[in-house]
Amino acid sequence: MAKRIESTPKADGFRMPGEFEEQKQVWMLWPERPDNWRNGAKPAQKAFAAVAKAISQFEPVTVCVSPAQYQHARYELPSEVRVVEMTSNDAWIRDCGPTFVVNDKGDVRAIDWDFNSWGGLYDGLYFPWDQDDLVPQKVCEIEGIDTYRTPGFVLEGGSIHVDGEGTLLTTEMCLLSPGRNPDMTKEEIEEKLKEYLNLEKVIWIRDGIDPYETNGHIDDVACFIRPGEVACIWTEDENHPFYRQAQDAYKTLCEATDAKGRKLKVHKLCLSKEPCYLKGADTIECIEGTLPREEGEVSIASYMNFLIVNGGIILPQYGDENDALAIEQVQAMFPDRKVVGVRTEEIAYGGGNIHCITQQQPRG
Ligand code: KQY
Repeated sequence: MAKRIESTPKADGFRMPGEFEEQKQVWMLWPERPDNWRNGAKPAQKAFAAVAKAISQFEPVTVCVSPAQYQHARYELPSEVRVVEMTSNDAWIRDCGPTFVVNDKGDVRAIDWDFNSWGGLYDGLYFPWDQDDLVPQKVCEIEGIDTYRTPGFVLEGGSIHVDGEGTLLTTEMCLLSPGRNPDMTKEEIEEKLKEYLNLEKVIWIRDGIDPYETNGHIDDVACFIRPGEVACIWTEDENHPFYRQAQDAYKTLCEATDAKGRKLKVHKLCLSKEPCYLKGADTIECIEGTLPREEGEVSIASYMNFLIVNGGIILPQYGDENDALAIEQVQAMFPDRKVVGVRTEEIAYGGGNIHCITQQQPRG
């Protein structure tokens, strides 16, 4: 049985590894809620299946599915993908799932943060979120992994990126948002992150690009590609909706040093030429408690929301003029990994992308 541990990862010599470190498998949840996904989630399910298939070329994938969708998901997913029954409120395991930590002996543990649907009753995206909040416990029971809890401290995995060597990237827009930990100061939040993820330095970028959904998760803006090197969204088109945020993040990263005192090497990653506009909003059910969606609203379509896997990169593609450029730029950042593009507009319409719907478990 997976145990609850009362100390902290730092006290026990555990740290969060970089995503580029060796992984055991990737976890996903299966989308189905008709008030978030258009057309009863059927197109999104095809996109999730394509993402799972792409990852499974490189390493094992487990997809967690509600009892109602179990047989359908089993049919849609390739046989090499493991399908297990699990209830959740939606399909964003990056955010509601466990954050894994490792020690030098190769042991793996997990942090089970409080999850409140990106802002709780202040500006959260749906209610309730109780089943999402149980996902880390269920994943860790399946894997026999002991967990740390952070009662009263809210965090989503998409709001952080680490280099595995003591540095974390995040945004003020998200971590200081009133719906997360309103009674904590920026310094107290930093201390909590340092204690649980075993860090010495937090690099704060001011804004993310989706103030109304995740309150600006870092995983649409920047990430570590290896220690000392980051990728950052970039556009020179002043009319692009994310121009200011991209310029601002790039400048912050160029001026930053990491926990080891290194000046960061910053790689530019293009944005899509055309914003991705939501189509078919009339097929998304409106219900009280869920943020309503409007036809033509800008969906957050960032190439940055890729997933690093063993030997590969799974990169969003939108049918945009810049798709090929994004593949080229990411391939140049990761010469030893194969970049696989997957069309993911359907995931963007739901509010996220490949990184948001996956959670890597380190090999340890
Ligand atoms: O990490 C994410 N991008 C999750 C967004 C949730 C959107 C729900 N509509």
